[in-house]
Amino acid sequence: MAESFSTLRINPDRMLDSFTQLASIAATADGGVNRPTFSEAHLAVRKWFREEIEKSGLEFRTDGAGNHSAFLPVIARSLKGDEAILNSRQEIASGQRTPLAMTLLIGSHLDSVPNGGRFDGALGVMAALEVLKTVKENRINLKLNLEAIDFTDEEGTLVGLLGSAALAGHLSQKDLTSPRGGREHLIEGMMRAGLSDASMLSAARPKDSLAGYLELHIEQGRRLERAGIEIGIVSAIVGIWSYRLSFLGRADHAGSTTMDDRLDASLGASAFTLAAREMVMKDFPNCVVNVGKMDFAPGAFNIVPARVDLALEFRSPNEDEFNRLNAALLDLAEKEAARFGLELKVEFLGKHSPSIMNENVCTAFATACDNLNLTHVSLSSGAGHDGQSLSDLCPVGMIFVPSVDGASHSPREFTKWEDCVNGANVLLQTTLRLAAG
Ligand code: HGY
Ligand code: MN
Ligand code: MN
Repeated sequence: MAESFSTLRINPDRMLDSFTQLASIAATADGGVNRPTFSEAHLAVRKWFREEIEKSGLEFRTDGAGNHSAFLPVIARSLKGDEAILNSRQEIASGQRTPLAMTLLIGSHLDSVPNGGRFDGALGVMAALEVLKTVKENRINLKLNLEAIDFTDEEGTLVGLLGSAALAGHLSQKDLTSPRGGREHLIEGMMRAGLSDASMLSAARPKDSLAGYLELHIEQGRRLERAGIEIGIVSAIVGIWSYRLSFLGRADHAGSTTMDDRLDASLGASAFTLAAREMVMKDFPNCVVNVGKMDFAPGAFNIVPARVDLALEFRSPNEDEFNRLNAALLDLAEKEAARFGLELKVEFLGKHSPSIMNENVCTAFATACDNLNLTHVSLSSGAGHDGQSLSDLCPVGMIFVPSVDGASHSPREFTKWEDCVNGANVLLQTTLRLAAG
């Protein structure tokens, strides 16, 4: 079946039109986007996405986690015997008379980091939607339902991989009680989106309803560009652990307190940040550590800082290494706090395990690249992605397209449109290969 469609391609102008409209929603002056989860801008882009889905004659679906999808049911025909595999409950509950089939998820995320780039996540969702439009207009009869999905809060401005974790049934109340973006922000955001803890926890799909998950994403690094290679086939995705560290000193007058009489919280926070970078570069060469935010309190020119809250995140491709890195970083924080006479408060804010991509899906991607005469290479992902929430549930695979100058999580983020189209065609051809059975 897939052979007969090997010449099929997406409609690049139609995808460019959707991508451009999407990028214009909450665009920033310097060419980026600002759409943190459940912000007014993010809700606006989801409203646009739903209209786009319904305009194209695809079925719109959403769930208790706010995931938004375009759904293309397998064309009704009798499936007999063991071919028929139970659909997800909501398909049966909604009276779907679609024959019993599993669903191949294709997608990414429409939320962005604050002042991020217009390709991160957005390209994957637009390409997924374009794949469904292309399959639908060519009336291709597949063995699987297709679903183009925009996962809630991939970026973690609230929780991180929230929608995919909920869909996979991995989300717990604990994840919602002390999320890295703060409980208050999460509650406010869910209220704006008409969601709740209970609805989030209700979003789990039946384990046997998903046939697989495919994602196209920008590389967000320089390897493909430097090597002059068109497609990256992702072998594994890093794990990510998050903490809030609070260095606690004493507020004092910044003028009349002698330097040796201060309990200055900023000294512990700064010394830790520098020392953590040194230690990871020396002792954990395939890991990274990041302090993305420091909040000073009371926060005035003329007060010695009493408290500094520090947003700490570290990543490793290797589960065992995390425990060593975790212990080393927390010991270091204790040491630097003690050095300046400070107290240290440690709040664990969640973790995502590293995950290996499915071999069969990687092979299907490589075959599609070869048929499209596109060069490809296997590489690991230093960025987290929704696929790591799903990899224990169903076969997961990802492809990357080159990022110009490796820029991402910044308005400088850019990928050439030709590379975007290449990625979308690999996604289409791989979808056909896997869904045609
Ligand atoms: O942070 C990440 O790795 C991803 O962009 N959410
Ligand atoms: Mn992303
Ligand atoms: Mn990102």
